[in-house]
Amino acid sequence: MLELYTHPMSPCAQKVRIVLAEKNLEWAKHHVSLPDKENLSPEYLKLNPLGVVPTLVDKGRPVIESSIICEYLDDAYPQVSLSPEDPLQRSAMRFWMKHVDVKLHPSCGAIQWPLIMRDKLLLMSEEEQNLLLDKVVEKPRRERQKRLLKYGLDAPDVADAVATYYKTIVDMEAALGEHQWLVSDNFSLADISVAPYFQTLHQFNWTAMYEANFPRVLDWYARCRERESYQVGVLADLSEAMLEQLSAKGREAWPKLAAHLA
Ligand SMILES: N[C@@H](CCC(=O)N[C@@H](CS)C(=O)NCC(=O)O)C(=O)O
Repeated sequence: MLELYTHPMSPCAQKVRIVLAEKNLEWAKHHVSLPDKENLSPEYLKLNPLGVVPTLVDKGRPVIESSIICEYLDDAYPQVSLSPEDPLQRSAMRFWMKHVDVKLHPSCGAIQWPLIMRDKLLLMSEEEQNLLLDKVVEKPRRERQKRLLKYGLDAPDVADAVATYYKTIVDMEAALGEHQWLVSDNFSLADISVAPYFQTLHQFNWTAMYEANFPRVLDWYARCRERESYQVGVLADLSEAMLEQLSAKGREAWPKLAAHLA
């Protein structure tokens, strides 16, 4: 049985859950509470030394890093393939996946973290905050979280994050003018890798970033949401109450993000 260590709002974990659903694979869920930093517990670090979700366990062996997990599942369970056969299209797929890992994911963290993680840490003393954040394994992430804790959405990371989201949307609009999905007329790991980052925009009421001027992106995301894999892999894990809370927080925060779009 496949096992997944996951959190409902983690876009990286959402990617993997969409892949599992597209492939109709059964899996067992282990919830890792990110606000309680269970991801930094000694037991979890044994599975995933980077201290992040998701982690997949297959045949008793951990596989880490969401893009690697998605490609692993596509290799190990090829009955439903989510990668194009054409080598050039495969390279384009991997380029989107790399873009997500290197740029879009940290950008999403910069605009989402202050809204969902910061409040709990602000209740702690400075000593407790440092004790917790000093445990974050990767230095860029650790330093980003410290800046976001101190400055919230006024942190310098936020302007870069909005610019990265916007450039991604522009590039997607161009790609979707060439084919129905991001790299071809077939849904692939490229679409799966990007879609959860639009869940973030959707749930926080930040869709103005693309709604008016990017019709192909709007249509692409609507098609992603319609898929059963998105309903099962992403939406089923988010309660109405949670979504209402996120929507209200996002609405309040929007002017700070919109200021960087001007
Ligand atoms: N490169 C990793 C990034 C994973 C990641 O950043 N996970 C976030 C949730 S989306 C996390 O576990 N954050 C915990 C923390 O920052 O303390 C992957 O693709 O799996």
